[in-house]
Amino acid sequence: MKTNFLAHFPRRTVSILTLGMLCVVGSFAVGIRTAGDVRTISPLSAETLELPGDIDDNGKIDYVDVIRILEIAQGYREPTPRELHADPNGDGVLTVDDAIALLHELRL
Ligand SMILES: [Ca+2]
Ligand SMILES: [Ca+2]
Repeated sequence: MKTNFLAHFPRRTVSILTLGMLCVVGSFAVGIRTAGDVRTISPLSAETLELPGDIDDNGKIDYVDVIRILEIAQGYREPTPRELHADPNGDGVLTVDDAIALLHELRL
């Protein structure tokens, strides 16, 4: 015995459900086509996930960060706002103490 499942629902309800399904399928089709245009925020670009002491913003603390802190501490150049934001001890100034703290962290 063959029964028509949609015959149990009012015609208006079937029309609304069909339209809803078409909208969902259309949204996925458009979404898939434009997915390459969406740019996500990497954890390193988010200010709150910044690694303290990562002066050169490469995602890790290494000797390059120590050298850059020492260059700034000795007055060879001015720190950028990004570098000040990565201050290891958070006092807002890059000094020799910050370089020593990074060296302790690197165990050098
Ligand atoms: Ca670094
Ligand atoms: Ca500091």
